[in-house]
Amino acid sequence: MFQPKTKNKSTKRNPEPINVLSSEELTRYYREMLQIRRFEEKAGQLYGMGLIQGFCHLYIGQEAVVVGMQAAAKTQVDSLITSYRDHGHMLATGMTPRGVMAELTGRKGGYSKGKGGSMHMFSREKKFFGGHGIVAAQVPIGTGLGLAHQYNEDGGVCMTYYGDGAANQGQVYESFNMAALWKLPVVYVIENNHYGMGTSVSRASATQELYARGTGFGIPGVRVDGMDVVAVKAAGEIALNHARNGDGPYILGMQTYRYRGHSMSDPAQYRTREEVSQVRAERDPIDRVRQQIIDGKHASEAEIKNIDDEVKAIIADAAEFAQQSPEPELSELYTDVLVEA
Ligand SMILES: Cc1ncc(C[n+]2csc(CCOP(=O)(O)OP(=O)(O)O)c2C)c(N)n1
Ligand SMILES: [Mg+2]
Repeated sequence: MFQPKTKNKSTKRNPEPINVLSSEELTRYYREMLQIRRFEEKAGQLYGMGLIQGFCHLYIGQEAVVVGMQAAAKTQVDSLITSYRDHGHMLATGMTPRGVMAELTGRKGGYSKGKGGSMHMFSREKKFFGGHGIVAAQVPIGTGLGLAHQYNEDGGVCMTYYGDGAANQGQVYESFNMAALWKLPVVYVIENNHYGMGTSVSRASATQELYARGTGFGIPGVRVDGMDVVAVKAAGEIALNHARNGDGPYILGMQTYRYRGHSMSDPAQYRTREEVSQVRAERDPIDRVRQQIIDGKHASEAEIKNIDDEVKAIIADAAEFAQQSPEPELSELYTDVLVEA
C-alpha cells in the first residue's frame, strides 16, 4: 500500500506531518466527491426513464481519484484528458452540472449543444480535453498535450487518465517512450477499478502492478490507494512536481473500484454482489472522508447535512435544466463538424 511521504522539517519541534489537511480542504473534497456521486446517480435514473440514451458509463466509486488529483493540480495551467467514463472529471474541473447533464440528455444547453453525448464533451476553458470512446486513444493525445505544455512553456502538466484494460494497449507504450525521451510533463493516472468491460484485471493482465510498466522506459511509478482522497492528493503532488520540474513523466497506479456496471447495459456476471457490497461497506471514499471530518471535528453532523442538501439541490436543478432545455434544431446537424483553422 502506498504511504504518502511527509517532509518533517524538524521532527522535534513539529511532530505534525505537513500534509495534514485543513477543515476547509476536507469538507471541500467531501462536497466535490458527493456532487459527482449524486450527479451519476441522477444520470442513472434519467437513463432508466429513457431521457438519456446511448453510451453512458458511470464513475460511482472512483470519485476520490479525480477529486484528489485536481486538489493536487495547478488548475490554472494543468490539463486533463480521459476515457468515456468522464462525467466525474468534467465536474471536478468545475464544468457545470447543468451543462454536463444537458449534454447527456442531448439538449441545446449541453457542452456540445446536445450533439456529443456522454463521451464527447470538452472545455478549453477548464482544460478538459475529453471524453474518448476508443480504449487508450486518449493516452497519445494526452502525451501530445504534454508536448504542447513543454513547447509553449506554460508551466502546465497533462494528467492523462486511463483504465486497467487500456493499460494493455500498445499505444500506451509508444507514448511512454516518447514522453520519457523528451521528458514531457505528463502524469499518467491509471484508474485500476479492477475490471474492463467484463473481465477482471487478474484474468486480463499478465502483471497487475500496472504502475510499474514504465520501468523499461525509466518512468517512475507508484501504487496509490485511490479510495483515499488524501493519499491521492499526496501522491498527485509528488508526481506533478516531478513532471513540472522537467524530470519527465510519472505513473500513478490508482487502486479503485467501480460500483455500477461497465455501462448501462451490463449483466455483471463477472463478479458477485457480495464483492461490490463489501467494497462499498469497507472502502467507500465518501464515507471515509465523512468519517475523517467527524472524527477530527472538522465539521458537525449538521454542517455535513447542509452540504448534502446543497449538493442535492444543485443536482435536482441540473436534471430540471437538462429536461427543459430544447433539443438542437435540425439545422445544427452540420455545424461544428469541422473547424477550419
Ligand atoms: C480499441 C477499443 N477496443 C475495445 C473497445 C470496447 N471497450 C470499451 S470499454 C472497454 C474496457 C476498458 O476497460 P478499462 O480500460 O479498465 O476502463 P473502465 O471501463 O474500467 O473505466 C472495452 C474493451 C473500445 N471502445 N475500443
Ligand atoms: Mg477498468
